[in-house]
Amino acid sequence: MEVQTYILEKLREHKLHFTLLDPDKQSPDEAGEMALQAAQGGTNAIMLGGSIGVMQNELDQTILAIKEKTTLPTILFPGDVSGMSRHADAILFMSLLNSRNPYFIIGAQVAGAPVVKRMGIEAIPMGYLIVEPGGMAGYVGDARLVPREKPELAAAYGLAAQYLGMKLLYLEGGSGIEEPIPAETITVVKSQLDIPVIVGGGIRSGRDAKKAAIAGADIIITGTIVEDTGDVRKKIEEITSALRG
Ligand code: 1GP
Repeated sequence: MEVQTYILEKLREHKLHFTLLDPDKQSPDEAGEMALQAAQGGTNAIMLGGSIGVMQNELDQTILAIKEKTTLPTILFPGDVSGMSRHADAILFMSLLNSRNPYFIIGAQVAGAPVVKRMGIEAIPMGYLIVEPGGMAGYVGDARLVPREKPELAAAYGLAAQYLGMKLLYLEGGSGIEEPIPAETITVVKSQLDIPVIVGGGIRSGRDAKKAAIAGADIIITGTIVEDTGDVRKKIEEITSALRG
């Protein structure tokens, strides 16, 4: 089954959680073990990406190690054209909608598209929108950050993404930020869109995840918590049970 179909079908049942792993942060074997525990905790997919420092070989080995341990879809979340691997099931083929630099809106995509074709991986068109404070993604992607108190601006970007044919909208607050994206921003964006809304950045607990889901997020992404916790399975379970409870 295509990953996009898997996502849409699962979303009919409940809100989803994806675990983001940065291939640069641990060995492939450790990543495989983290993915296994995340799967046991109820996560629905493993995303792979990082804003800087992704090396092709590490990425390949990491995905292969994850595939040995779980049957979850592996989805590339590339910071640049280097973040691609033929071993992944799909790529979030994304445009950083509010970058000041055309490279992140269409340049990297032009460079990467023929590679995606040759690799034969499924491309899922996605609008990527970075909200204040934006973290590393905001800095590296040269984003003109959407102010936290301007939800209508985020919604306008989201609608533009939908009308351009993108299948998902990712609201990014920035990895490791103190306060996740405000609930009101998520609610206003969701009220305007028909495509699923993904939310990530600073979500650390079941309570944070539930708040975002009640506000309207369809898919919750967490990255930092699996790097910080000693018990990946338990931490992910805390999030997924809050989403489904
Ligand atoms: C980063 O939104 C993701 O792209 C995840 O953020 O690391 O804060 O969970 P965290």
